[in-house]
Amino acid sequence: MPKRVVLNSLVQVVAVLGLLLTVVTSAQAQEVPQVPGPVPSDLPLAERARQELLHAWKGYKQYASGHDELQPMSRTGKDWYGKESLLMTPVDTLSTFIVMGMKAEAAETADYIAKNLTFDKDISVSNFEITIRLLGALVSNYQATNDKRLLAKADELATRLLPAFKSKTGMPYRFVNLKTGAVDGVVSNPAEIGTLILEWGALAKLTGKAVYFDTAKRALVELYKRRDPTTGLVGQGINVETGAWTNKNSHVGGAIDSYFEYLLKCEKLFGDAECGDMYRVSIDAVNKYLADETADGLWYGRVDMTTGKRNGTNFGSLQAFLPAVLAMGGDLDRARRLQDSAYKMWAVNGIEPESFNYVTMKPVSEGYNLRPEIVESAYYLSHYTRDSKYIEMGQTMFLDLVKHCRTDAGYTVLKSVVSKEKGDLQHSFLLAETLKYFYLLFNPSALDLDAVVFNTEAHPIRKTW
Ligand code: DMJ
Repeated sequence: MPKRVVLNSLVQVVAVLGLLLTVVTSAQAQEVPQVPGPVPSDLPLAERARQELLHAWKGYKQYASGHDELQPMSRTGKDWYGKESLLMTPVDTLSTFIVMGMKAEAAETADYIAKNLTFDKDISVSNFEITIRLLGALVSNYQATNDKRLLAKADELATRLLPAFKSKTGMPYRFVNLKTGAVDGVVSNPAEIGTLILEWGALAKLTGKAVYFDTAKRALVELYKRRDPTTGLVGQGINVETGAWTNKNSHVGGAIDSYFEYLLKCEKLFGDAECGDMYRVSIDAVNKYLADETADGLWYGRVDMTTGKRNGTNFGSLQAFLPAVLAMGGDLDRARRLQDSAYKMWAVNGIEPESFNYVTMKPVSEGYNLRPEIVESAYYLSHYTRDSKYIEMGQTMFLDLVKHCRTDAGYTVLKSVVSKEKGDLQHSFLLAETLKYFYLLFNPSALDLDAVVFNTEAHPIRKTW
């Protein structure tokens, strides 16, 4: 072969390889966000977050020990289900002790849970809440401590919750009695049906009981199958026996929110391509119909799931989870812009309301429930962009939280972000999530975000199988 032909062929091969490389690299860039430069950190603030966790924990121990949650103003304990306690606060807090390196508190709490948490109780519990707070925590804490007693508790709890899934469609009823298995709550929603796969799936892998994964996955797929055929959106109410939608409002707030989060995280934790595909189809619909650009930035409002027609312009503290998920899914542009908007919502009153009208830029539901989502999103964005502005955001939000919600006996919700009048409840997710995400935002080297998948209650799950 003449030299010039060989040379030409070589040039062509190199060009094709170059093209292939570009295609592969840009496909990867879509999936895995770039992480340039060192992670910023602020250790004094991280230490303050740890001190505040300790303050909240001490309040719980002193005034509400043995109960689910603390009411710091009346200095009493509160149980979710009558007089029975499921030790919500200790169980929810243990993974934070572990992440914050508080070894003595972690060891003591793990032992306390192993000895005192029991499920043989005649109470009808929320399958979703008990899954994300207790099952997720037990699985995560078993992985972190290797304490087999915690895995046994998770296994027992899942066995007792399993009857919840016995509807014709496979989508779970909202409530199940831990002793009798009786079910209740035929009208459920995407968040409660679709936010189970991480905990149940991980438990299946750790116990070898595939039924746990298969049951939660079936529920997720059955829900996804019922998205609107035209818009691809889901509503906020669905009958688990008939599969018919009972409420066709579509948004990214409470009752739907973490369904999207789990579709993406299911792919990340289990390598489940079907989950990833379901996420991408769903988020495309969300971006197409719910996203709303105003003079004040990018927001996600409410539409009718069948027509895609806008019927509400509310955003709120729960919706603020979305920048984290968008960032994890590779859409840093929308993630950044939405986080800027969420932060504007926070800044209007110096703390965020439960619901906010992004057209009038005023709160519609004035309470603040100590929620973590906006902090969680700042943490993910800080991780993926290395932009120090998210730590600055975090610093302001942390100081606002301390200023408005700290009491002598722990932390409390606000009845109004306008008047700053205090309510009387320290939600367990303040300890499980809000303070943990602040800590990780300020001290990211405490945990490698790429090596874990957080469940929606901020319990880190590792792919140890
Ligand atoms: C937590 O229980 C979870 O983060 C859930 O996904 C939403 N509600 C609270 C926090 O706001």
